[in-house]
Amino acid sequence: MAALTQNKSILSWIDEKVELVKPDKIVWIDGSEEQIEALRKEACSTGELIKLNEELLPDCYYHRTAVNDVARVEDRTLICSKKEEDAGPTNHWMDPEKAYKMVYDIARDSYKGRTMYVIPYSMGPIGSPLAKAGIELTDSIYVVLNMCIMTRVGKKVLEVLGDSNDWVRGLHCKCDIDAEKRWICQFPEDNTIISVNSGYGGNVLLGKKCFALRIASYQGKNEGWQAEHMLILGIENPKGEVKYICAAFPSACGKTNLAMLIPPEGYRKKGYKVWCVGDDISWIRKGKDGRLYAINPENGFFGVAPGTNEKSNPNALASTKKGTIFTNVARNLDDNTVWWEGLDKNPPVNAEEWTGNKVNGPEYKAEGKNLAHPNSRFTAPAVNCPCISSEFENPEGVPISAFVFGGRRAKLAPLVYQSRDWNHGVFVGSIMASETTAAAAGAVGVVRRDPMAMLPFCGYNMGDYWKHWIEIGKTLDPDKAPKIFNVNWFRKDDEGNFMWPGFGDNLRVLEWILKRCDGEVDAKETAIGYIPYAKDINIEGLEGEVSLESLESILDVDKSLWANETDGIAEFYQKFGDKLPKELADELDTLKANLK
Ligand code: OXD
Ligand code: MN
Repeated sequence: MAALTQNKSILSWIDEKVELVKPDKIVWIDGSEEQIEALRKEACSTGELIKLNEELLPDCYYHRTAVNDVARVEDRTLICSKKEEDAGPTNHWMDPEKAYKMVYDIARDSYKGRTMYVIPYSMGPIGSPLAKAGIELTDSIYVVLNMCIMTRVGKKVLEVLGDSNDWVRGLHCKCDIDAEKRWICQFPEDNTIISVNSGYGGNVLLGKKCFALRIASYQGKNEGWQAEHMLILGIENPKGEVKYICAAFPSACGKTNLAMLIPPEGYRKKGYKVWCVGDDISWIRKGKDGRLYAINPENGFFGVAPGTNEKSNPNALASTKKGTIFTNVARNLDDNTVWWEGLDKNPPVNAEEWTGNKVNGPEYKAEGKNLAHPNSRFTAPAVNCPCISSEFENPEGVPISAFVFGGRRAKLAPLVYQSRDWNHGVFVGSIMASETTAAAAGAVGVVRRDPMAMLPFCGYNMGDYWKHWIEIGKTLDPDKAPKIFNVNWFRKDDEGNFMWPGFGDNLRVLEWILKRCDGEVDAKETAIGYIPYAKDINIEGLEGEVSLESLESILDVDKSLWANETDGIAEFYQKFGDKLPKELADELDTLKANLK
């Protein structure tokens, strides 16, 4: 098949990779519906995909990965910079020469008997000044079809790119899905990603975590912008004004739910609306007016299915009703639809669990087993989302009023607090941490530090990344810089009950945040930052759930717990040696002094 571009840097790179992996055939993905439809049919004919009920789930498909290949593999995800210290203490590092040799040896001849699909894609609206192009080579139709949902794919990307060499190289080889030879290598200095022996989304949809976070964070450092693991949402007030917030949370903190939040009834009646610009990643750059603007580089949602339901996230559920690929959920064999834990209380009787065994759903559940894999996913087009923002395609992005960091802390962090200034805000992001839940393997309640929710996604030394945040702050007029906050939806009382209802009611906290951004409300200065006066958080409609008194206790700052926390922070910071920005060491000293 003829190449879709004359770009020499692309053609010579593809020639090299063809020589390495030896495909039988090369197919360029032009992004046309006819081509995509032909690929779906082909994948169905081989069993790679199963077509779901056309009436109930139009244009939806089902896919199962290998049972040993169901999640990202952090210990096999490498940052291959020339110098080890450029990857830093929180990444797994390998010398690039050694890494290339290792993955090339694994990839060699691995496309024999297979087709090489060449996917030209754009992260961000095609032609946006904030967007960037990539080429992914893959031997998986599943990857092609997912990329066609998650990114903008096709000829247009190549037209806009022209002869430029500014594009990210991505080679994905399924090989034998051998977990012992699975590697996800990022070469930030070469704009290159190589992924071998996996077919799971996070490891193989190279535009997402590998490019839009790991490679892009490094590009952002060099080019003066930021790639962050942040959702973007717009809050429209009854006057029709929309303000935007970017928020970062570690996994299992309800990020997708917050991105698609439904306002509480009282707010809806008054005319409040929430618009989703993105649920996972933000690319952020200073605009002409001196404010920071963010785009969502993605074009779809790769969401965790279990727990998604009419109540927790009706917008996400609605997004999956057409044009969606489901991976590792359970199937209802009676009506050829899908099911997962937490969808409803009626597991299908005639079910196929995620590895493909036919089971009786209720009986299987009674044995304490899951029908869907806990990390089963939907890949849904963003346009399906009922609350997708009208600015989703805006090439300039949306202006950001606030950055919000968060984590799951049963006792420590108050419901919300505001940093004193930008550098203190960077400190607040750098000390982000979450307590592990029963959903993940390992001990429950252990604190995992996850600065800016970027722990597995920062493509360079985290100390340099913090420095970059501080440098960005220096370029911003303090009046125009987003204000920085921390939230904790997960405070528990002494009986272990959650003290805040969460979900849509989180809008009450976001409302306070926006009021602070507009200077409309006072706050109490404490050792850790500004805390709301309880009266300033609207709890109308929460009678019986949250009283002024309980609100006060969710807002309190326990100095002795925080003093313990500073020990944990100091220990964590120590890993970074002289890469720790002085500004952050100073902030830690200030916090310690404030707690005395
Ligand atoms: C994701 C993640 O899948 O952060 O988005 O792990
Ligand atoms: Mn994520």
